[in-house]
Amino acid sequence: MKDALLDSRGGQLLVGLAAGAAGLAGSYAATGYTPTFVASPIERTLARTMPGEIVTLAITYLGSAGQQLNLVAAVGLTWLLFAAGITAALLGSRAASNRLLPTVGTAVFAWLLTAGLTRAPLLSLGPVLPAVAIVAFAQAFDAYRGTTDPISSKRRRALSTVGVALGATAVGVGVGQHRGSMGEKMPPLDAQGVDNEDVRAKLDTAESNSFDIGSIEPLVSEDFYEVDINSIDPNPDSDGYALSVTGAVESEVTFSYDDITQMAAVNQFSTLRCVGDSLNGDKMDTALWTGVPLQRLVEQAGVRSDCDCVLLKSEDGYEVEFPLEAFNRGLAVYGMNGNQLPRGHGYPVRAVIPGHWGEVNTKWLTEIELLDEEVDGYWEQRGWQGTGPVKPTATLKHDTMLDDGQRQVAGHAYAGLRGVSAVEVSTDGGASWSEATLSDPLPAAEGEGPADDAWRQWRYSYDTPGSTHTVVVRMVDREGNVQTSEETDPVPTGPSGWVSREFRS
Ligand SMILES: Nc1nc2c(c(=O)[nH]1)N[C@H]1C(S)=C(S)[C@@H](COP(=O)(O)O)O[C@H]1N2
Ligand SMILES: [Mo]
Repeated sequence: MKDALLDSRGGQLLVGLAAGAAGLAGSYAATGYTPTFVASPIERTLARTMPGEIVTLAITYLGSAGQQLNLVAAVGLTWLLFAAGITAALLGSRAASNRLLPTVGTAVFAWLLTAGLTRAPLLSLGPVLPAVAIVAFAQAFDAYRGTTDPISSKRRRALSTVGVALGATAVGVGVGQHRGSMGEKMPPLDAQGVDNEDVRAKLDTAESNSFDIGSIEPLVSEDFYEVDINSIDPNPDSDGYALSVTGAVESEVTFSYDDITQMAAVNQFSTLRCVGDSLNGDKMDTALWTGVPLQRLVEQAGVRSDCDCVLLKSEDGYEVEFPLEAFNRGLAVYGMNGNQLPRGHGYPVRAVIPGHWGEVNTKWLTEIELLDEEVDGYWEQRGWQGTGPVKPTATLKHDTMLDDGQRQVAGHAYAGLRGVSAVEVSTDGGASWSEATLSDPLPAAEGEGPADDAWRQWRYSYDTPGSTHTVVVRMVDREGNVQTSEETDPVPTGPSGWVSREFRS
């Protein structure tokens, strides 16, 4: 049989690449966007070993697209691994004149590679069938050409093989996305015996206290930002969930999901803001969190830490170390806005630590280790200093011309536990200042009064001068301190400075 696709090196490589793509798609179809997807372990290794400077550059200039780059690289690498193994099977079969080697070799290799990487033997069958199908298809096509089809060219066979592989890939991606949990609606918490009335009342207050301004987030964010060190989130199950308290304690204790959800719950508004946010950025949001005080969990173990510091660890390998004083104000959270905590925000259980930068709010929390000596967490090893209290900020997110001819500007203000007592607006580049209207505060977790650690909305209307002018915004905390005007980069301690915007008229 002359002119067979699988006789040439190029043809073998092409079929290897096509079958590799089908294998990747098959894995995705079986697992969706979870850690058992074959590219996930490689993506994690990349996230862990990537030099800090590159991670920081990617976050600063690409935002969350930086994380996606890791995934693209990991998928590319996995594809090449699949293709290399399958091509080797094709080469070997020619050398040994063995007609079974390509399909059997592909099956064994695809399974070994996937199971070796993901340690999920059953789900690793996902890539086997699609990859083998492509190889068998190429073989069958060669055989067909050898007997009956004098016109079919090698190029046409190559194109068909690639076409079938693309089809298989599309089907795999479609099925995988269908199975994925992104955008999933979470079940409400009442099933777990949480006081739904308190949750409902607090969410109602949040709604009625929010300004009716379309283009800024209400007091409870509709679209909560996400920052993850990996692009594929862990997918732990609440049934097997265990949270252990270890290290400098009298005796280690472990809590199951039920242990935690059966304790008396606290419903608390807290704002989270990433230390890598920009000035007037979008990595700041607020939710009503349901959970139990972390202090109650560690009490049962008996704390005796020399440094009064604690290390939180999680399912995705993330770690962060910070003072016990902050930890003791925090919650082990399993509910968000009256529903089960979504996977992307740390299901089954995450930490929410009032007043500190977002990074201490460890998701997929698995271990609380009391320490005797301070250590560096994931971000600190990469040059950030994001475990401390947040810096005050006032954003400017909205401007519109009102019916009466005035311009309305609006945004949010947040200063962690320092609280927001006023937002001041200048319409002449900072020469003179007026006070903005603040939204009524969100309610405290217990009793009367405002929430300790939640943002407020502000709005301000003014007669425009009709010529170019600059609007500047700044906030004042509960002790009367005016937010600093000094502008700093997010790296390493978070952004500071006044937000301003120029208007032409
Ligand atoms: N396990 C784990 N926890 C984590 C992270 C992470 O990557 N893994 N990211 C941290 C960072 S940097 C921030 S800003 C917040 C963001 O929380 P969110 O994604 O729920 O908004 O989670 C923190 N907790
Ligand atoms: Mo963050």
